[in-house]
Amino acid sequence: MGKNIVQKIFEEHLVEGRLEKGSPITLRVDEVYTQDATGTMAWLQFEAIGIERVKVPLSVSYVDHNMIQSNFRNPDDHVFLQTAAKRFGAYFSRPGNGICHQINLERFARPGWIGLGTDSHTPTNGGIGMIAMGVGGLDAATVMAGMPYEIKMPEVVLVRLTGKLNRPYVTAMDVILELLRRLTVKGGVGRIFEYGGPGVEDLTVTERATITNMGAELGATTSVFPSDEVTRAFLRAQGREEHWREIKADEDAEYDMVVDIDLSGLEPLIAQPHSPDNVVPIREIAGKRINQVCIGSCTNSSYPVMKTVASVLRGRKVAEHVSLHINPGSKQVYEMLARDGSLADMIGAGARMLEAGCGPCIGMGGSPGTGHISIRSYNRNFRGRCGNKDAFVYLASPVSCAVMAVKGEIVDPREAGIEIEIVREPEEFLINDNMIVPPGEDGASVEIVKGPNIKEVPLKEPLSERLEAEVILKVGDNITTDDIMPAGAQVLPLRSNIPEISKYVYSQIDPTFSERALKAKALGGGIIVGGENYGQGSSREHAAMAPMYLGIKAVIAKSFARIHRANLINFGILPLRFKDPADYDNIKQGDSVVIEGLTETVREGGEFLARIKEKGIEIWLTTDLSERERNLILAGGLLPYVKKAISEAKDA
Ligand code: MIC
Ligand code: SF4
Repeated sequence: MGKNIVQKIFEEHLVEGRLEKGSPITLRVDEVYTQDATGTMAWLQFEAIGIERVKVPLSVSYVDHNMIQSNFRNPDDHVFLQTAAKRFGAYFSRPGNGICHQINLERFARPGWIGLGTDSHTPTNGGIGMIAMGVGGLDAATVMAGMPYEIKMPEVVLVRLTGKLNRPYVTAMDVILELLRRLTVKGGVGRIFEYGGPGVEDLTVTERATITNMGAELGATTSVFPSDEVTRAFLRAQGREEHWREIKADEDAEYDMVVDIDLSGLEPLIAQPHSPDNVVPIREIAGKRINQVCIGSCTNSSYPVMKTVASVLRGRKVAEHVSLHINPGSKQVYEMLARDGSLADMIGAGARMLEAGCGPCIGMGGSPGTGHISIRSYNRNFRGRCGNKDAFVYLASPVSCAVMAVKGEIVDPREAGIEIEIVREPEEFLINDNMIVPPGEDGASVEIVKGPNIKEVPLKEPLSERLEAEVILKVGDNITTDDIMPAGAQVLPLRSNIPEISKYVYSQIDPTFSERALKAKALGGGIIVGGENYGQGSSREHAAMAPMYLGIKAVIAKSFARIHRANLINFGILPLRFKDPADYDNIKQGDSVVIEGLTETVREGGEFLARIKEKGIEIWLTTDLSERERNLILAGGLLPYVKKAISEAKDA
């Protein structure tokens, strides 16, 4: 039987297990990268594990999120990250060098590799034929400490592409918006999307990366393209053709599901507030007046994309009621735009140029005003993520965004009467890695510098025998990690300080959450009840670590998003599922839930009988913990588990 790309790459990296759908497998990892907002914790955890040097072949520490230096916190964290990288043997990408995923694609990613990143958009690297997955910081730390990475073997979906994009009006962004329209933000959970078919060769590597990047919004484990001559040309242009190898699926490869997309049949699409899957053709909502446009982010900020945008802006002006913000993805992109004159076209039209980083995508500046409509080439439009709960964020391609910035309203780019350049990948990129600091030869002598914002990593005690806890909050379907642990300019700088950041847990939904949770903690702990796809979105482990700090013992939901479920387990919080989803209605905020024989049930992998004290009713809860996950929950989380394992190994 033929093999698909996922099976081929996994087979080369398999440490333990069988590549059968749903069964746990452990994989050898070639690269681990971190970004600053999740990286401070990841590197503190690495330090706490007590290993001298990273044990994966390549490790890179990026700084791209926490760039607004409005006080000591962010710059102190940058210094910590830089010194930790030298000490432990990682490359360090300095602030200003750009967004982790874009740089990694340009300078480090390799076809056939397996990579992990402490950010949910790590699958961007799938555009080059690498299997790259988003993980929590603690998972990254343990893998850097030499442990293999465990996941359940996902289903593999073939996305069969035919035809050609109708450039310049229809772009790679429209391909992934079309998939989101069809499959929704839950459609990818437990699945890897592998792209194939004759349409693949129509797409450049950076176009492919746009698609794999935003596969994260489907909830997918990751997405991957074949590595072909197009990939080779990209690597050659990046001065690293030697990293190329061909990777393609066998003719008779099998898949769990097939989705067909005819690229020629696509039209410009837009995701409406407040979810990336709320997608319609732009023409259906044309004519709405807009207030802001943001172009860039890890989804859409490669050189060809930005140069196309410049061609729209050249000689024109941004509509007078619109504020246009542009954040190019990397220094390489920025410098090339500056040298070829595109930057002048952008500035000339009235764009507000931002540094190469995440910026408005995560509410680090550039928030829209009250009631304002913001059109963004980014990947997430969850309510409030832009820094204003009372704004309306839409997602569209960079070309559509640029046209709208000029026209001042929602408009189908085909109808705008603007000539747009079609830009392909250049034959040579400008290579200047002077913002990437290599790891030192000998780290032992390097002092790790920690500013006053950096606090210790909190630890949880082992699982208790009995649970009696209050339901602190009951929420609905598709709760995002932005709901649980907001980002933005006020909260992000607290990522290294769990006691402080925990005050913001669920603050956008219920400002009394943290106070009530702490009260319940003193009485035995709290529980959160959720619906389907609980914890979708980012990889931020703070959405588990901070609730743990507040005494949350379990989350009971109809289903979980992959990375958040793993983060809950890593911090010793039980992810429990309703055996009968109808029982969601039998439990309400304020109820007390009692579960006896907790440790035994976890150890044996059984089902849990939960009694709702006030009502005297009982409901069944289940979990599908692997053996490793059961051990983590029993130990109180991954860090206590690893520390114990290391000290036992030392004693033996
Ligand atoms: C995001 O896009 O939500 C983030 C900010 O990049 C997160 C990581 C974080 O919260 O630090 C992600 O996507 O994982
Ligand atoms: Fe940064 Fe936005 Fe990409 Fe997250 S999605 S890594 S915040 S650019």
